[in-house]
Amino acid sequence: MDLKGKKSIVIGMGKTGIAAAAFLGAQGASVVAVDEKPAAEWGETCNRILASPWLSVGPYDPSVLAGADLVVPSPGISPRNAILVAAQTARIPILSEIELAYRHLRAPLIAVTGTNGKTTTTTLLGEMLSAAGKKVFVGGNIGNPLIDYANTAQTDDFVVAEISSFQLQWIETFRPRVALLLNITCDHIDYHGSFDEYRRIKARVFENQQSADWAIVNADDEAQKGLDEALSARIVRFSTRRKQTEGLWLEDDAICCRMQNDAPERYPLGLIRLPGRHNVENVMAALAAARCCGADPESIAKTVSRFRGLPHRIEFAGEKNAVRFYDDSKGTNVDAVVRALETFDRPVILLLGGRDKDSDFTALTGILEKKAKQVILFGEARDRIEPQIGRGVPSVKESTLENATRRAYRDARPGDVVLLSPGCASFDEFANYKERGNFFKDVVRSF
Ligand code: UMA
Repeated sequence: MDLKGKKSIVIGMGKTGIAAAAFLGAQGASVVAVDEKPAAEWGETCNRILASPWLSVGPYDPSVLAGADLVVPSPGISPRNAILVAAQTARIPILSEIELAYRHLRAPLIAVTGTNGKTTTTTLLGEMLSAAGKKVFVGGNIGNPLIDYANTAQTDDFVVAEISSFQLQWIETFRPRVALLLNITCDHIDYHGSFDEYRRIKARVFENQQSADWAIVNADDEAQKGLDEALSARIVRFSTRRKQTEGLWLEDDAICCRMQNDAPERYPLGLIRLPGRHNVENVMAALAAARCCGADPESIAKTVSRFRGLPHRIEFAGEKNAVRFYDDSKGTNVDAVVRALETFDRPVILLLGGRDKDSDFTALTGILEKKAKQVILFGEARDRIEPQIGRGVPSVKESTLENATRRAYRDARPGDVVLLSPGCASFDEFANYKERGNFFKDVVRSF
């Protein structure tokens, strides 16, 4: 894509906007950067591009579109943003940063999407491919914008990208050689408007694939039913519930993997160090993708047995007076809370709350009755969640995460688990889920 001389509007000067602007500038485009915050607050990482001759700061309203050839919105910009709506009306092309990156990427792209498990699966897959001797770049929603690899990754390398629904919103030709859709459950309704729209956008990861590509889908996921009829790629299904003739399934305490007409391979479940059935699914999906990319079974098995998981995902955060604390700050939607609760066989005091995303917390009532002895609601969403979780389990409200954590420790008895799995975004109190998880661990350490 020739960007020379193109007037490009970049919306949002966070990680994505800065990387996209730098790329566009390097390609000879003129960039107008806009953000709801004034430029003085864009932060230090912005300074290196703010002084560039090809960059100017524009107004945060549709007038910025005068003469524009292209708009690149950051993932966090809502589709209802006034500049984006005006750009659509004026038929100015809108490309997400991953679309821009794809158009300039030389290396084959492996895209991992789904509501939950993306970061774990992306990281594990990257490690499997590295162990098999391949040069791998891991990026995307995981934290490093894909566009940064557009000029570095070579044709023999692999780019493994965690992809969010926000990033898929504005793709056109984005075509992963291997696309993984782990699961689709309710999330980001405030952004997409409805579950159907969220599901439609998630499925776009397969939209441009062709017969030589691979689509890895979850055969157990109700929300993916019927989706594979529309796919052009070769399909690999994984299931923890039903035997498959091809693909991946569980048998005799092992993951069986059969790709097309090959003999089945067995990977003992005992290799997996991560808790819960959801992590078996993540391992299956990563394993399938690694095999599609030519990684050998020995390297894959070795990687699985070494992989200890990531911070803030049901991470053990300490023990005090026989009360065990777990940080699942990355559990930012209802399904993630269910998955976290399912992994415990001790009474759980659940810390739930933060900034709401219009989620449906009524889905928690059954699992709370089975697993929780108390729920402590905190943050902005506490009053909205309270009536939704019913009265099957006692609940109390605290204003902040700190108060909620201290209350949990006071109320806990030896043998209990205190689980932070908030089911909400962190932005009412923290910059992101990592800051929230680290804060929780600091409070636990202070006991
Ligand atoms: N901004 C506006 N107008 C708005 C909203 C934001 O101008 O309406 C500005 C903010 O003032 C800020 C900038 O936009 O300066 C932030 O942009 P952004 O929210 O898109 O964040 P980035 O820093 O670019 O980070 C994004 C992803 N963030 C989101 O999707 C919200 C990061 O995923 C990702 O790691 C990064 O790109 C690199 O690819 C985070 C995330 O929460 C981890 N993702 C969601 C999730 O995992 O559930 C999808």
